[in-house]
Amino acid sequence: MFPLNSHIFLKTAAWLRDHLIVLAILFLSLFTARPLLAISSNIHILEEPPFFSPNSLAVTSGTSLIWKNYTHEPHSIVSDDCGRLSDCSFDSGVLRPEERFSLPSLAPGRYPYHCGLHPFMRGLLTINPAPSPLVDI
Ligand SMILES: [Cu+2]
Repeated sequence: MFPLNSHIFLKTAAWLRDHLIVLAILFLSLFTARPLLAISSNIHILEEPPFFSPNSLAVTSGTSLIWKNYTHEPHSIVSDDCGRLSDCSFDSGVLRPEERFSLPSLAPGRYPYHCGLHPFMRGLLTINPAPSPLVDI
């Protein structure tokens, strides 16, 4: 029994040693304002209202957003500022059924958007600034 326990202990110690850096990064990411691992939020495109679910989504800057088309029709994700500004915030182009559109990150602000093919499908993104880093006093 003792040799078996000792074997397990040595294996565990070796595993911890080999994964120390990964464990340290995960531990530190709990306490840093800017996450070291990417965070994403999903928005489902649906046949029925609210069409974009969640319809109004607030996230922290740096969060990537992923839309997936769960309907049997094509749709698109178009920022309302498209057409008014020379540079629009985002335009997915046509998203066929089962396709995804991901937006890596947006600057803080409010982004009303709609489907370019069905303008009655509307959604709102609110991108909040990331909290400032913790400072030691
Ligand atoms: Cu649509």
